[in-house]
Amino acid sequence: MEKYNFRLIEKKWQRRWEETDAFRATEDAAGQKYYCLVMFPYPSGNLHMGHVRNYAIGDVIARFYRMNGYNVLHPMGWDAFGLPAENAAIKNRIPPAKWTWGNIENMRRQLRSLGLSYDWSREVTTCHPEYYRWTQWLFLQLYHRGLAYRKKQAVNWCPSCATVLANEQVVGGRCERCDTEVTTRDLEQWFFRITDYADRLLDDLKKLPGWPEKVKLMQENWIGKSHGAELEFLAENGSRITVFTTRPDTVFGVTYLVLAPEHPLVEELIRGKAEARQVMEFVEKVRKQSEIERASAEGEKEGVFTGAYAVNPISGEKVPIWVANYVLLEYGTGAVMGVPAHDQRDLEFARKYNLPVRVVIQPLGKNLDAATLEQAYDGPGVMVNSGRFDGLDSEVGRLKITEFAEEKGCGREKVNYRLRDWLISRQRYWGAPIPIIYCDRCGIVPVPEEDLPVLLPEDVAFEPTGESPLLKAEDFLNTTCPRCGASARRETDTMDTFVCSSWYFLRYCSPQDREQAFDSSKVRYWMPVDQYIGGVEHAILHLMYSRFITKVLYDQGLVPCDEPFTNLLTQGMVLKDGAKMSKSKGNVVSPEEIIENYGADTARLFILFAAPPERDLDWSDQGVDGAYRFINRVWRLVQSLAPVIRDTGNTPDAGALGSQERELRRAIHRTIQRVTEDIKTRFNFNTAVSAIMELVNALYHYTEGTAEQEWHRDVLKEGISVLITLLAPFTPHLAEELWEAIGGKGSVHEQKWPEADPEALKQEEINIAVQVNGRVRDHLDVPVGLSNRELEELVLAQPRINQLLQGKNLVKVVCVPGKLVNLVVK
Ligand code: ANZ
Ligand code: ZN
Repeated sequence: MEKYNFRLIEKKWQRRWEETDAFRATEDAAGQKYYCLVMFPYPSGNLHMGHVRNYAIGDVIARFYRMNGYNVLHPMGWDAFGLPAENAAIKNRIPPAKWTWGNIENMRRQLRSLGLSYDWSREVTTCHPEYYRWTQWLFLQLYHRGLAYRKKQAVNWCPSCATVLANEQVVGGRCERCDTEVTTRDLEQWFFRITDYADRLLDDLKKLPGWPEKVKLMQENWIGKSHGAELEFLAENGSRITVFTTRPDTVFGVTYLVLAPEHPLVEELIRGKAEARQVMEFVEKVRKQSEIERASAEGEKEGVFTGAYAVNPISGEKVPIWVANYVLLEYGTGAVMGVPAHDQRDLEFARKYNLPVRVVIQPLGKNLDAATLEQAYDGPGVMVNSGRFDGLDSEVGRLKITEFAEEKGCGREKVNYRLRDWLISRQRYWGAPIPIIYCDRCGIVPVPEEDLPVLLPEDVAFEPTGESPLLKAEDFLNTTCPRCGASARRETDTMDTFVCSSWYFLRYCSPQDREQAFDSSKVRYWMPVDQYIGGVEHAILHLMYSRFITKVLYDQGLVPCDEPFTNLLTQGMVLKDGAKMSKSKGNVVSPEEIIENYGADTARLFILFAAPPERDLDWSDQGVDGAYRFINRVWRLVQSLAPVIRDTGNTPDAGALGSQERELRRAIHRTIQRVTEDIKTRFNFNTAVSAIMELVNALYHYTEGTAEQEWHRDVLKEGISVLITLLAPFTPHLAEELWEAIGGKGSVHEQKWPEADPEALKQEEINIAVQVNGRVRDHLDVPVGLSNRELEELVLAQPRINQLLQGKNLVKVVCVPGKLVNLVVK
């Protein structure tokens, strides 16, 4: 028998699939479409095991649906813009384009070696001008709809490198490159108005029963809708300080106000005050803290008194105004009413700076004491110390106070979102240039669509400072105004790479279209994506942005659906010795090495078998060995039977079968049923693979327990054919090779997925006698093959038999399988 030579086999079939264009997808109105999408990779250089897992899962689903008669679109591409290419350019003096395209070349080869069933003719690469031209087009669509705008916003700034830093480049408040302390700088930047869609992004989560609950919850929290009120406090200098609160019912408990240090009113409030200097120093200090630090519950709460006071619009009380790090400018109004008794952060702050604490909500049956309060009470209760609102239930009180404020003209009901507009400007080179021109006469002028793409110049010099080379690329920078023809300047910011990936699934529908971003009729055919598979690290941003862009295009009538992804599967991580595989931990297993030593089919089988897709997977060398041994076991079984079954028919005549054969057929069809259900309803590939393993055992059991002359070839052929077709999505090369070996017609991936035959599934029954003390008292039909224990249980569960035993004492049960059960009683 030939040995299992995965190197030859895998190469052979990969070449064959390529030559026959085996996985090419075309729109076909007659076929039911199935769009199976995996998250496209960033071309970092090499595939890692996380990729392999993601793409193996996607490939099983694509192959399964194809064999089930669906017209499957399964594309692949590259999320190719981004910072690592620029860092490599600075470090190794390789142009980002060259670095990126080289990596793509390598990773495409690695993907091909995994035998993934992609339609490579649809490959997209976001850094290709024919792609980013349409990313720029997308920007213009948003611009023309008033959904792209410019606003000043602070960025991280390294004074020594004189450059903007991404958050990842700030390590412990210092520049990653030169270790200088990072400051912030206000720059005009571009934003997408995603907040206009906050409510729809939230409400439409209900339309997605096929998404994991935890992902929907993360999106919900990210949008962070809260109901409350805005209240206006009048400062002594006449400024109005508007606060946002979710608890207007606690307004009598306000003992101070807090502004974010960057709040525009701070300057006016401290003018001429003795505290001014101290406040300014504090503001400078806080500017250096990251937002995450400031917003965290555990973070140290710090602040200073401004010297100014404001009047509570509801109680008339005068309270001091502070600035503090825990109040963020970007949330709500950037100002907070401090209610220490009922808000934990306020309580910590008040205790630290000796500000008064006043209880205004008493929980039922309790009596909180402000002096000893250690934990703020943020639940509902009865209003106290609240003037004419005393005695009201706090839930009622919040409405009453809001109404009262509205009548007095010093407040209103307000819904607030945590979601902010999407900052898409990057002061970086390796991205899609924002298609905007600045003209002294005409102001901001969008590049006309017919002038796209705004090409990224490739012959640029990288300064070690990390400053974007676009700032010095004169040919790029200097242009003429499309409106008036005067000389003008180009925008030098490029787009966040999340913009590129927010629409790539649309481009796959017509990837070579040179006239438009996507062909609406093709998009109408393929969209929405039926199954999206990727890492949970994209649960918030990428998925939220893709949903947003889809809704914008839907509103324009360009796409047929307002949600892009019907079903979502988030696969778990690949761990080694319980820890995430990472270069820094030195525990990386390279896919290439595994493929080299065991073959792609073994790698795939191991990964799919080791854990259900959503769980983390522990890499194990023994597990890989086990998968390899199983494949060899299948190989030997099929190779040894191939000569026997090559020329036989395929559908056994059920009537003419002996009991061994009937048992084997039951195992075959039971496996079809289990594997189909496991894949279709739960994506439980691990249990599907175990079912296939059991079938292999049953086939060995049959051939080893029966003399060769007595083998029922039709049944064996059926069993082996089913085995190979069920394996096809998991180990596609092996399946093709074995399919060929048994004389199967065409390619195994073109076979129809087998269907379980209900007749074959029927458990055979046999009639047995039931005796009591040796006398036959009843007869019973029972399934064949029950163990004595199962038989005993079944018999004793019959009401008729129980009647016979009434008042008697059962001492012993004697089973003669297939014949009788004797109940010995006293
Ligand atoms: C007074 C109060 C009393 C509050 C009370 C809460 C409990 P969510 O639910 O997340 O929307 N807040 C408002 N703006 C803020 C900002 N820019 N930075 C930090 N905190 C801010 O939270 C809204 C609550 O967070 C608001 O309600 C405000 O504190 C605080 F018993 O006002 B509350
Ligand atoms: Zn002009």
